[in-house]
Amino acid sequence: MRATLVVPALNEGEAIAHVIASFREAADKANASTFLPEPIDWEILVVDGASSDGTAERAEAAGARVIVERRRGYGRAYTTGFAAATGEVIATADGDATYPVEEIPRLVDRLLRNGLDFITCDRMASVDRRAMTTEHRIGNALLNLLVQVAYRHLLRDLPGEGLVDSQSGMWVFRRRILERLNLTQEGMAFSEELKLEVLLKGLRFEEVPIRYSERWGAPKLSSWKDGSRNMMFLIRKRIAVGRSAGAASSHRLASKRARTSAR
Ligand SMILES: Nc1nc2c(ncn2[C@@H]2O[C@H](COP(=O)(O)OP(=O)(O)O)[C@@H](O)[C@H]2O)c(=O)[nH]1
Ligand SMILES: [Mg+2]
Repeated sequence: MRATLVVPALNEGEAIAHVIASFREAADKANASTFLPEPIDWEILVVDGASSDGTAERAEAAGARVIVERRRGYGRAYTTGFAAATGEVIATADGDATYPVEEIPRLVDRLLRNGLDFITCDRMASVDRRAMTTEHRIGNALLNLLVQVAYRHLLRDLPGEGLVDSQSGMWVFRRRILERLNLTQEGMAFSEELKLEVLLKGLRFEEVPIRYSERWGAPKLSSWKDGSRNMMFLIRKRIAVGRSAGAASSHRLASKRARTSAR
């Protein structure tokens, strides 16, 4: 089987080679054990935002395929990366060494064994104290609370704790589900949009706890600006979801009436 690790990277020259090497080592180990006799053929795809610090060159030297996406945005980078990925399974992580990429083979095994469509990782159970600023922590807590309240109808029947970490950026999923998802967000709201779309489409979803470490290099996220945009997106999407549910039920009602009057 072929799989692709997609890593968006904007000036992550400090960490990118480390991320690729850590992943490669774990993937090779799993291929010699867990995945025998059918090792996974991994493609490592870095979506570089035209970085000025040598990110692309370092990623290539570490063995990744690099594509350059000059248009700004975390969601934009992922949309371009997903379209270019050749794997049946796609995994993701930041290029800043925060996510434990060495866990990805285990997550792929879990996806395949349990017949899941989508796994997302929960950072909240095990966050390094230095990994999130106070603003970042408050922002995450507020966004997660809003998701819990506004989307509880989607979360009710999920296994385990449901969706604890709406903002996490490490996912493992089957590429074919992308055709069914309506993904519109070019910025940081892409992360929450992706998870909500998976739930709205009724796909087989699981959230798995992971460690989350302090980032290498400078953050690209602005806690207040991105946080408030993400919050507005959650509200706008909730209104749209309510409207389309309303439209679907009035359509059902209208066709039922038409059938009854035709009798
Ligand atoms: N290609 C590309 N990557 C980006 C862009 N913005 C952020 N990233 C990358 O997306 C990942 C997430 O950004 P980060 O600053 O770590 O956000 P946080 O993890 O939410 O704090 C990192 O690997 C960034 O380098 C962008 O405009 N283009
Ligand atoms: Mg990050």
